Amino acid sequence: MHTILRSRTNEVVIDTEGPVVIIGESINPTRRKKLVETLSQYNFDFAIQLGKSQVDAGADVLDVNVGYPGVDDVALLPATVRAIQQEVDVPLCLDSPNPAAIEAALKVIEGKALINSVNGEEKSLEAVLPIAKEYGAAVIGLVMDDEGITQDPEKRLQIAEKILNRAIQAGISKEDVVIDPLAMAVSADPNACLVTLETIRLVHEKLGLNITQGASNISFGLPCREYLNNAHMTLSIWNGLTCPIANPAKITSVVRATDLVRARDDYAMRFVEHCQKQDN
Ligand code: THG
Repeated sequence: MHTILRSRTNEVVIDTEGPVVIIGESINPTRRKKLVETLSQYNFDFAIQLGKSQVDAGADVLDVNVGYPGVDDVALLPATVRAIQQEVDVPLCLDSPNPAAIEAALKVIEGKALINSVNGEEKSLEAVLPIAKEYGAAVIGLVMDDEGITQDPEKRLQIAEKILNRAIQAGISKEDVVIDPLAMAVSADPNACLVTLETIRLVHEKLGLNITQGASNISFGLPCREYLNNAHMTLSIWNGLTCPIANPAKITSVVRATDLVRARDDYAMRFVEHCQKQDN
């Protein structure tokens, strides 16, 4: 399964049989006061800097989230996208719960973006899928619905199937649906990671779709988060994760190592190149 994303001149293929694609998470105001301050003045220098440093650290795609209290995201998301795509030539992942903000950003985007996200709620399916079709974007489907979030992996798979079927009905091709199995904090629920891992395995096996996840969610509230994130990342990739949303400065090493171990990095080219960059 190939999900193709594009920037102005660059193409990224998320391939279920290929190496892992990293979606950089850092253009996100959560706990980044400086990003809120600069974005609210429509100053994009810091956002661009975060974009460039993530690409240097191994990001193939950049998640762009401008959500903070009181934001006019219908104006700010397209303005941010416009500024970033002028300076950083990688595809973008438009991260907003507001379909109007997503649509405004799609109007200015060059290439083919990834919408983050739709979910199984009727309201979300009806609002987001027509937009994805109209602008030719790919879309992330979160496996939750009008009944909330289930802890049963089989039920999460059913929601993924429903999102896929509704997308196909809306005229979107199967390749352009990427599933998010919902990664949640293991500090709050000892089964959280297992449920996610099993959902990944089922979606991979039964639907064959590309799969993303917010890779640092699982370690909220715990020390030594990197160890946990790395363990979960390796197991997730083994089960079928293909395009995590993560901090590339921290995750690229384990991603490159896992690709090599799985024979998805011929002659260890990408692993060695990454290590040389790290100077070790
Ligand atoms: N699924 C989908 N989209 C998502 C998420 C998801 N978008 C938002 C979020 N979850 C993923 N993005 C972030 C962005 C920033 C942070 C966490 C997730 C963050 N990180 C800590 C920080 O910067 O202090 C620590 C990160 C680290 O460096 O390890 O704030 O689940 N579809």
